[in-house]
Formats: sequence, structure tokens, C-alpha cells
Amino acid sequence: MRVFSGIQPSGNLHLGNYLGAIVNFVELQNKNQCIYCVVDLHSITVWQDPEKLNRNIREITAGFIASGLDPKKSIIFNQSSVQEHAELSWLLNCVARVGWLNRMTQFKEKAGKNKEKMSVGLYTYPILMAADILAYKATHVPVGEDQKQHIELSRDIAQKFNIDFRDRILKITNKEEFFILPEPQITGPVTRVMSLRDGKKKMSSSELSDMTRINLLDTADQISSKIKKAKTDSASIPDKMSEIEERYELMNLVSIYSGISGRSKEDVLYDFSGKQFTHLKDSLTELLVQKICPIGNEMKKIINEKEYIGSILIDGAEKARAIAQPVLEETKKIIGLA
Ligand code: AQP
Repeated sequence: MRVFSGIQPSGNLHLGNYLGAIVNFVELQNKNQCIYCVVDLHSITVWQDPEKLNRNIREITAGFIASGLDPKKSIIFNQSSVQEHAELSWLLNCVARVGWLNRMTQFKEKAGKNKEKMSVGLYTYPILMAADILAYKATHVPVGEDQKQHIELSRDIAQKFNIDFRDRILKITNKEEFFILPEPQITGPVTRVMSLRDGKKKMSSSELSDMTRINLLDTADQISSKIKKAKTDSASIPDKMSEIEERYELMNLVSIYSGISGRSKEDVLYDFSGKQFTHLKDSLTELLVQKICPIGNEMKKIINEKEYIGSILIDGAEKARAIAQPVLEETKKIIGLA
């Protein structure tokens, strides 16, 4: 298995990133070759304050390390320092079809009625993501559920390339196929953490209100206040999961509790059934403070160690380029460019 995944440095590394992706990243690094990228080129598809972007890149890197990623085991780097991503992305732009991009729900959700005013980069973002993955011939991509459609697109692009250039691939590589079709690994403790203020919307770093999410850098007081104010309904807490399927906010709190504690959602719900919401919220706050605050404190320490973070990213970029460059060169040869 070769694992690739990334997180955008758009500020506010949050509980969704942690439970949906990072926990899995850490687990996978022990048995596989893992490549984890701070996808800075993705983040600029929406406006990023240039004065803050560099710190945000350090924040994600520090978050990786504080959560348990080991730069000796995993390759950690930022996307813009390995130019192969951008170059392969252009080549794949010429393979992907407009109709495929038009089906991407994330663009529709993000753009809403303002489609015409969005950056072209936001529209073509999934092709850059395909390049990120295919440049390493990654076999597995650990992500949250929201990224499933983008991984499927990466597979479609890989497959079309393999078909369009079948004869050239055989001639140049002596193999039937060039790109590997990557598998999504949507197996984090919670694959879709929802907003604390709206159980139908995913927790997101770009949501304007900070009350919608728990950031890994939040203090114990901030966590406590956000969970206290988290939206709930007025009905009592039942003891069966089937009864909370449409009570989205309660389902979210139970899922987060389960993801952090490692206990099943059924057991968690059973423990709090018939009790007041404050019991669930107080207990969840305690768990989150125990789990998240040490990570946040470690991040705060590492973020300012600019040289340390710089050396991890430079070393990671070198290792990443050593894999991606030959793949790009071969891709160009297959296409007839080199
Ligand atoms: N709410 C979530 N629940 C579970 N997994 C999530 N991920 C993100 N949000 C959740 C997973 O985290 C990885 C990095 O995601 P990202 O950098 O694309 O997302 P973000 O930080 O949450 O940023 P935005 O502002 O919300 O951007 P979009 O809308 O582009 O995702 C991915 O594996 C993702 O699945």
C-alpha cells in the first residue's frame, strides 16, 4: 500500500479533520509508505490572506506532528514546493471531461448561486487533487466522506488515461496500465463530523462562525462554551440509534463522543438515554478537553519552531519529488511530450 492524503492550510484545523482524516493518517504510517501533504495550492482556490498563509502551513504541519505523525516514518511536505503536482495537473486537465467536473457536488455547494464569481481553480480543484494522488501512484487515500466523489473522479481520470494511451503505455513501460486506480479509505472514527450549529452541514474550516467547530487549537474554555451552546432539540434522549437517525444534532454529538472515546455509538447513546442533554454535553466536554487540548498545546509549541518545521517540509519535499518526478517524466513521454 502507498498512502497519500492532504489537508488544506485554510486556518482552523478542526475536529472533522482530526476524526475524519488525521487519526487514520497516524494509524496507517506504521505499516505503509505514507505521504501526507499540506495542500497549499488547494487552499488558494478561495482567498487566503498572504500574511497568514505561511503560518497556516505551519499550523497544519504542527497539527500533523502533534497528532502523532512521525516525519521519520511519513513523508510530510507542502504541495507548492513540489512542482510536479501543478504540471501533472495540467496534463490531467486535458484528460478529464467538463461533464465530469460539472457533477462535483462540493463545487456546487461552495459556489451556490455565485458560480460565475468563483475562481476557475475552485472548479478544477478535483483535477489537481487527482494529480496529487496519481503523481505518487498512491493505492489508498484516507479521507473524510466529503472527499469520496473527488477520489472517484481521480479513478476516472486514471482509467481514461490508461485507455487513451494504452498502446504508448505498453510500448514505453511494457505494462498494460500506467496509473493505479486509488482506493478511498473512508474509515476514520467519524467519517463526517457535522457543524455544532447545524447537524445537516459538515464541520468546516471555512464556515464563518467559529462556534460551528472545535479547533485543535481551542482552549478548554472555548471547547466548553462551544459544546454548551451546541444546537440540540427539546425531545428526551432515547436508547436506540434508530430513534435518532433524523435528530441530526444529537446524532452528531453521539458520533463525536463515540469517535473520541472509542466506544460504539449504541453504548454511548444507551449511557445517556433518559438523561438531560447537559449530562451528555458535560461528559463530552471533559473527553474533548482531555484529548484535544494536549494536541493543541503541543501544536502551539511547535508552530513557532520555524526552523524545525522548515526542515521537516524541505526533507519531505525532497523525498516526495524523488517519487513524483519520474512519474511525471514518464507521463510526458507517454503523451509524446518528451
Ligand atoms: N467535517 C468533516 N468530517 C470528517 N472529515 C472531514 N474532513 C474535512 N472536514 C471533515 C476531512 O479532512 C481532510 C482535509 O479536508 P479539507 O482540508 O479539504 O477540509 P476543511 O479543512 O474542512 O476545509 P473546508 O473549508 O471545509 O473546505 P472543503 O469544503 O473544500 O472541504 C479531508 O480528508 C476531509 O475529508
